[in-house]
Amino acid sequence: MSTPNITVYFLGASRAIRIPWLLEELNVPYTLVSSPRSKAGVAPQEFKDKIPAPLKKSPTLTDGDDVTVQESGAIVQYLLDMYDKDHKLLPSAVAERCKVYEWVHAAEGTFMLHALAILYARWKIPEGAKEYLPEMEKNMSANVQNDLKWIESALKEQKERGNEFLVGKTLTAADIMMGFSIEFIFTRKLGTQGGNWPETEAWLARMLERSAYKKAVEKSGYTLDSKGEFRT
Ligand SMILES: N[C@@H](CCC(=O)N[C@@H](CS)C(=O)NCC(=O)O)C(=O)O
Repeated sequence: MSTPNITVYFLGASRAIRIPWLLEELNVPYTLVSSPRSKAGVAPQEFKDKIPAPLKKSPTLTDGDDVTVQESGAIVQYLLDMYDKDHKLLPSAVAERCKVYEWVHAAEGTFMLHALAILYARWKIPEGAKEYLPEMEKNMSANVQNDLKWIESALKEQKERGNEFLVGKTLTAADIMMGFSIEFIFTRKLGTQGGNWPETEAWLARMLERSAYKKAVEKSGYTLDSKGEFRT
């Protein structure tokens, strides 16, 4: 394993929590450059100015002078490549590894995509169109409900095999990437109305109890309070 020299650019109340959580699980040291959100719920400009990547989004990770990575999924894959030589969070068997990759990409590309569509509609709908919001939200919920059906059935299947995680018997990067997406969807009630996902709720509760997760929360000051704003 090469020697890590990792900095994580961390905006409070954000999906960036996945990165310190994963680093804590791997026991890899890191430095946080963090900032709370502004009153308007966005990243303060002084914080954005420090992020050494074009999108100026959180998370961004640097490792030494040569590596700068943005996008949670890419950061996770980089850290697994570099610092998970023992396959603690990424199974070595190809079929299982592909399942982990599926969840790593679905976390942003499917779950967050569908959930954020609803949140953006809530924020951006013009005053004169507000009466249409409930119907719009109901229509857009179909995507989220379908996504939640997927994770619920995957967890049920794992449970039937005596497993507590999304892929197999131990925690993987799938749980870490999906943990935030599900916490976000449940906390903000994005498309969840009328549904019931007991396995997913129980799995999330287990994830949030992990000591590595709690350490990451303590160090970063992360909180996703249900009344708080979350603007991307
Ligand atoms: N798909 C990207 C999304 C990154 C993103 O939108 N980050 C948000 C925080 S959750 C951000 O930096 N927002 C601050 C802003 O633009 O003001 C990822 O997974 O990293």
